[in-house]
Amino acid sequence: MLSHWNDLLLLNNQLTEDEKLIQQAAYEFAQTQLMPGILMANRHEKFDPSIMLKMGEAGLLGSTIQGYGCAGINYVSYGLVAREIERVDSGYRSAMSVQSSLVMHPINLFGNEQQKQKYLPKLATGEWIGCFGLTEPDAGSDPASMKSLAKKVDGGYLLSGSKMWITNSPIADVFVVWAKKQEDGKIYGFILDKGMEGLSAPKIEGKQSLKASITGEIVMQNVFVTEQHILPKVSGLKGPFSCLNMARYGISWGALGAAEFCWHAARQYGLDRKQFNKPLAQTQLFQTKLADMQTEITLGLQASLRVGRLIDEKQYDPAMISMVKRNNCAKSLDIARKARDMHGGNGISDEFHVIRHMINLETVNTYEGTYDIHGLILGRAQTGLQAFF
Ligand code: TGC
Ligand code: FAD
Repeated sequence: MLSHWNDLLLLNNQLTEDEKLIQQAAYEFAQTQLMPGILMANRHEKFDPSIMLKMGEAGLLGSTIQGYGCAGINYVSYGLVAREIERVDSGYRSAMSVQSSLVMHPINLFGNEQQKQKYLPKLATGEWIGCFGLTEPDAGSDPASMKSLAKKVDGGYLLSGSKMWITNSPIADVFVVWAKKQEDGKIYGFILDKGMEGLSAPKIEGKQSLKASITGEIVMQNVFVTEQHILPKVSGLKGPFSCLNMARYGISWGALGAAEFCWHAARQYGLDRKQFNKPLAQTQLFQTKLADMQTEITLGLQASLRVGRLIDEKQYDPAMISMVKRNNCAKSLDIARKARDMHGGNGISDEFHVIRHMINLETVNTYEGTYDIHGLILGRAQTGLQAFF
């Protein structure tokens, strides 16, 4: 048996010593702090907020930011961390990516110094939990059609509207919400604090995917905010999309972490289980399925590594990120479905974990831009023709 069957193109050799150490630390964190509790958390739909404190202590929140108590690692390392966290559960990677890429990143990039000093250190430790409100009940793939509105009043703005499918909103202390100013019709980012009058965040019940993550709405009924709650350095959709670039990039690694778990589990299951007097792994059908998994994961990781290097070199384009988000999520979902099948009846039980990954990846393939939306982004990038509407 080849000793590096699980890293055929020697990705590990393409990492710096620092990147290897960060990945190893994230692996150990995920396996010791997250893996032991995931089965029950998922079964009973529980997200324990102390997980954010643990992630903060491990330096995993806002990790690419320099200063404000953040680790200041590069984007390749951020991707490697996402892969290790999602090897356990997509919901935990979600919690980390929302806090890091969708809450801390916009505050760092578009906020003033006072906002950065106020929010970033407590978000970095996990003492405060953040959420990101872009999607609305009638505006998902098309956020430009959002209805959330900021009306100018004496001393500030009154925010009204509702956001849907918001990771962490029911337990959030800090809400980065995108709304249109009535004055100019442009989209701005607003930072809201838990407890503001007129602000609520009811939990969405009945979710059958990403059950170890908490998801809710954000309801704003004339929430009063001052100028100090507006992100001053951006207007228009490029504000939220700049955050999505980073989160989508992390997802491209994370989804493959979940897929790797499923691949390794299917391989081990096939080696251990005998039918017709031989291991399942000794059948041709089993082996070609494992080969397909190995191929897609290995190629996908190389692609994400390349995009990570380009981000670190400040040479990236959003289309690259659409390509790896779209392809790696779809391939990971397919791998998880195959792994579920290869586990037979046991694949139906949550104790073998593959069905949980499979169902989670349905969400991962949908949020942050669906498979088809990223296809249209790539189509537009190569034809110059938009086919959204
Ligand atoms: P479009 O005309 O394409 O662009 C409007 C303005 O935005 C700029 N822009 C970008 N800037 C930076 N990065 C990008 N990726 C950008 N894409 C566009 C663009 O240059 C333009 O700027 P300006 O200055 O000219 O105004 O806008 P459109 O309305 O035609 O957009 C179409 C489309 C489909 C690409 C876009 O709306 C889209 O990506 N839709 C998908 C929506 C989405 O991804 N939602 C995610 C919600 S958040 C979430 O899911 C979190 S899950 C968290 C978790 O738990 O992990
Ligand atoms: P729709 O936009 O209604 O799409 C439905 C279907 O139509 C999809 O298959 C789509 O690909 C297709 N479609 C849409 N437009 C076109 C077109 N022009 N051409 C062809 N096909 C098209 N959002 C946030 O803002 N913050 C969060 O933290 C967040 N967390 C989430 C957590 C979970 C668990 C889930 C499920 C979602 C979350 N989302 C979040 C929302 C997510 O980003 C949206 O669900 C996603 O962008 C799709 O929007 P939609 O659900 O409105 O689907």
